Amino acid sequence: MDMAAPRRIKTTCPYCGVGCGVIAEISANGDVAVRGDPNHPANFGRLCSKGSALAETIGLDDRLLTPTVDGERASWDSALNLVAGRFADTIRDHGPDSVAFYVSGQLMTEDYYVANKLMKGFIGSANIDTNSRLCMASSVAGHRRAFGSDTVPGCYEDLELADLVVLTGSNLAWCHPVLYQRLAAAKEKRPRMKVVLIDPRRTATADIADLHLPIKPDSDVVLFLGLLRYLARCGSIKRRYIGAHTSGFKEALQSAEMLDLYDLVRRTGIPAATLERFFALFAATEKTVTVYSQGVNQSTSGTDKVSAIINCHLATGRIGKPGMGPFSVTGQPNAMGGREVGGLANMLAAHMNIEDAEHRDRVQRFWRSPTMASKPGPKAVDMFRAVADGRIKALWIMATNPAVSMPEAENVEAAIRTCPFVVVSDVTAATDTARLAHVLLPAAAWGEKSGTVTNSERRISRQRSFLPLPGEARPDWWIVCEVAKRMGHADAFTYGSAAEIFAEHAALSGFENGGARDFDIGALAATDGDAYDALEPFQWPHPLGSASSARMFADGRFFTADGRARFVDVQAPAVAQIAPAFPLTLNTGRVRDHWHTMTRSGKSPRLSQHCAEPYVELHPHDAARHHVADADLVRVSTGLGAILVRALVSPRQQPGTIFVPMHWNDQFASRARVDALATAITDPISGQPALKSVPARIERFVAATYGFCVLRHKPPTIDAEYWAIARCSSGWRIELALAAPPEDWSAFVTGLLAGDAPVLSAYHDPHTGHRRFAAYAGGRLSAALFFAPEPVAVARDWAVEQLGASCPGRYARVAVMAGRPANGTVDRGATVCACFGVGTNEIAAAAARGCTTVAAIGDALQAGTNCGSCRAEIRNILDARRAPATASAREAVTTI
Ligand SMILES: Nc1nc2c(c(=O)[nH]1)N[C@H]1C(S)=C(S)[C@@H](COP(=O)(O)OP(=O)(O)OC[C@H]3O[C@@H](n4cnc5c(=O)[nH]c(N)nc54)[C@H](O)[C@@H]3O)O[C@H]1N2
Ligand SMILES: Nc1nc2c(c(=O)[nH]1)N[C@H]1C(S)=C(S)[C@@H](COP(=O)(O)OP(=O)(O)OC[C@H]3O[C@@H](n4cnc5c(=O)[nH]c(N)nc54)[C@H](O)[C@@H]3O)O[C@H]1N2
Ligand code: SF4
Ligand SMILES: [Mo]
Repeated sequence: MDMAAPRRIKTTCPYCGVGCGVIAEISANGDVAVRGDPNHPANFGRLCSKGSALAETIGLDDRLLTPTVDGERASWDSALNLVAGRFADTIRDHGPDSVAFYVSGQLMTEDYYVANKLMKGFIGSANIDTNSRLCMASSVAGHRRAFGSDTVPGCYEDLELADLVVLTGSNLAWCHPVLYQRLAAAKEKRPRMKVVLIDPRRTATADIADLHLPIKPDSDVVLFLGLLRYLARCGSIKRRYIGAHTSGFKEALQSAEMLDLYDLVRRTGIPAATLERFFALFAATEKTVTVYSQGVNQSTSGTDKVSAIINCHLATGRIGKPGMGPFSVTGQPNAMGGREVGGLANMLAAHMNIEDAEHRDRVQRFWRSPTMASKPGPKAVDMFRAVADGRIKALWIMATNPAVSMPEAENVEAAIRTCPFVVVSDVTAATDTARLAHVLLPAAAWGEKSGTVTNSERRISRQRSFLPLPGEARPDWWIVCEVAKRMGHADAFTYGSAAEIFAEHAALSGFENGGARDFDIGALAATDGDAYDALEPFQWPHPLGSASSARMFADGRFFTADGRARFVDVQAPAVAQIAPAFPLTLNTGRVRDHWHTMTRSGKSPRLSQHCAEPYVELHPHDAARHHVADADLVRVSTGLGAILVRALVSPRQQPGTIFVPMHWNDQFASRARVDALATAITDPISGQPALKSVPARIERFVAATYGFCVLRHKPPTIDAEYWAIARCSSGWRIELALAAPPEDWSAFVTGLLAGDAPVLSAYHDPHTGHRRFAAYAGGRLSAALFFAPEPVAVARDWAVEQLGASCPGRYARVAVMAGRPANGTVDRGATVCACFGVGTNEIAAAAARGCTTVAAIGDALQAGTNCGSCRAEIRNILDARRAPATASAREAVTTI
């Protein structure tokens, strides 16, 4: 046996903006294990369910390993020549604004830097925008309006030091789980710390909230105007601070004064006493942090929401000091890095301003570039409109999947389809966008590439490669530079490594800066390969000759022309009118264990068990009104189209609103791309789409046949009106429904088996209409298929476990056909704890045996004791035993 010690490489998690440090351990036989880096200041060793399952996502199945041109394998040289040639020809014939890049907060800073440099400084257009437009644009605009710069003032420690943490439009427990755990641990240690959650839904984050305000969608501006008015009335504002360090307070307060308590109650839907409780708590608590995310940003009033929040912090002088400040948490691992390099169409590199001639001149001199974009380019929604109407004729999409994640996804897909030349750089060809590309370029994935990323607290960390480049995959920065060289810009793009790009980026940030610009990492400008390899996580700013800073603005100096922060005079937005045809408000967002369009998390069996199907969550009143029962299939429609998803009836949803996760797409479900339903209405300032409130309606979908299957192999096609597929440890699990029963059952089942072992057992009850099929290979179950005229009653997670298990005896086979465990074996129920594979039934059983706290469940079953991401759900199950109305999301989605 090879006893060689495993290699240990420190890197950063590629999922969310918390930016946790990860240690990858590569054993001598090549197996990879990941654990949290105990020394990384973002997570101190913790990881959430997604970070913990990273090793399951690095396999090469589904990977794109060679360039392809029109579906045919091509050499790098020919593919790069083609891309460079077509871009150059298009620019020659139609000008620089006829080409565009659509990039991503999942690129590394070095990739992003060269893409932006090529487009703005060498092609001479600002036709580069990023999926951060869908994500952080309102925060960027709000920061710049108030501070004169896109600066996040605080750091993670502030959440631990605060006496009040207000979470608005953020499901921190599921979307920034390690930061949430840090907050939960601090609160446990210091119970007088208070947490307030502001979210139309009662999410898992409510678990630690002392107060939840289930506000009406998009009433945040009104709520924070009300808070400002209250602060002024009760004497909690800091006149001296306002006088010395800000401007515009009087006007902002005047607008807030226009709303009285009656307006506040009516518009937010929150009773006066509850509003008063929140306001009084805010007024009385000096150490207050307000954390916000997509419930704030993704709105037609997104920028105003940010301003309304910042106004309250400026009015109380609570900014830049320990335990205080407005805190926009970033979503993607490198949303921040993208902002630093100026990847948005209305920014320039190193936080410089594209509308400022002096800034443009400075960047051009630094780059020694032949040209420079002179005006902002179109923001994402407009960029795809320009693709649709032919103004943009060559498009390069990198590390993002707009056919799924952009609003009006069908239109975006059609636009890409009609574009004369489309290049997609991705790690897989199995995406709804990649299938539309003329040229597909194989990018190196996490673990294979090196670079830096910046997390929500301005902390720059290294991603380090620990795996060889598979096939012909190459890092994104290399791909961009090769195209740039072939477009005639060899001098400016001849980098030997990511380290060289990083050093140039750092040098530009310090170039003619002298404290005038917030983003300055000039201290790193001399970083060479060795220093880059050894680079420890650090926070910007870090100018040459100065230490790095954890907080900004403590001195009351801002990056506006007069150095003062600006209050923004925000007005209450008009109330959205409800159209009778679409009486519900569709809200969209994330689930705990999936990541965006599922290209990574969908590969992990563990992560795929938590929510195995797309669903719509709706309140029992709306369910009753629309004759929908829990676990029915539901058609959700808007003016743009319809999707088909499972109903999850739950009082956590507020009446009149429904919630659908953003993740599912054509690779994982028949029709569940929710962005096909979302209208591309944007915030007028930031251009960020309002993805959280779309008028919609629902109808029950009545199927003739419902099915559930576990299969070793993925069927090439599934011939059903509704299907959803998820990976499980030994294969795949599929939910399906048909409008009419198959004409030929045998052909239908054979189609699903995809050449697998033939069916050995079949059962049909003509009385109930139930049909069951099972196939065995080598004494092991290779497929089990269950069909019924009503939603199939099968113990899902138990059935999943039987796949690949040996089924030696008659009893085991009878149990499979029955769809539930034989006497004496346990049905664990739907997975709650992804780390230890503990299900709802096991937790409920332990609770019945007397384990009534989350800690006791942990002692008994280990559930919740590794990453802790499921603790809120465990508590929900325990609570549900006390109050049956609050059944866990999990149970309803997959346990029928
Ligand atoms: N598990 C998981 N984690 C992720 C991601 C993922 O895909 N999966 N993606 C990452 C990315 S890129 C991002 S941007 C972040 C997003 O992180 P979050 O913003 O926390 O996540 P979302 O689920 O998009 O939305 C947050 C909440 O906003 C609420 N909301 C909707 N409308 C309103 C409103 O009008 N006002 C208020 N106050 N709240 C409202 C929604 O009900 C929802 O619970 O997550 C990151 N982390
Ligand atoms: N309805 C609705 N829509 C939303 C949102 C919402 O809340 N509701 N949220 C929005 C937000 S905040 C975001 S951030 C977006 C996210 O939306 P997307 O960016 O479209 O989502 P991902 O699935 O993360 O896409 C990343 C792509 O990059 C590929 N990839 C991974 N690593 C690499 C790499 O190293 N190099 C290259 N070249 N490719 C790589 C992946 O395979 C995948 O295809 O969705 C937005 N859309
Ligand atoms: S919180 Fe989870 S997903 Fe986010 S960086 Fe940390 S381990 Fe990764
Ligand atoms: Mo995001």
